[in-house]
Amino acid sequence: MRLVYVLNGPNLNLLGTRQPEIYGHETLANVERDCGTLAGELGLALRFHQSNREYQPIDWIHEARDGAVGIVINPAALTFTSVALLDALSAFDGPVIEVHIANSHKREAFRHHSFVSMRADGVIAGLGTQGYTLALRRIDVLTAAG
Ligand code: CA2
Repeated sequence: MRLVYVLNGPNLNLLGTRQPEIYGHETLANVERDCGTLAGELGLALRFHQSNREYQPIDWIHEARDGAVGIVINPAALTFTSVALLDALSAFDGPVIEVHIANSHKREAFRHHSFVSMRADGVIAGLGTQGYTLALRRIDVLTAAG
């Protein structure tokens, strides 16, 4: 089975508990459930992770190098700060789709430049938590056999 990592950066564990006007009402558990359901339909195996530790997504990306076909990542605030995250993603060979729940370009100027976008094969922003399942569908298309 094709293995896909879905990675979430700092504070995304708070999804659905605060700032619903920006991030909506869905919790990260809901997102994991929806991704799991779709992955089953598409024949993908998932590793779904979130951490508030800035180094942790880097370690997961290194792990993904050993057998994963693609990565969906919402790097949260690391998007705008982490060259280390960009370097880790650049060492991964498969497709990378960057997801943001809110549209960063409607927000403060510091959210307008993403280091991760310099490596991502696609970027989804402002489509709410639906962005995650759309990203999985894209990974499916990009990694389908034949
Ligand atoms: O829109 C997104 O998905 C973001 O990646 C979320 C990040 C933010 O820094 C990016 O600019 C855009 C913030 C994640 C924190 O999520 C919270 C959710 C609910 C309550 C508080 C924080």
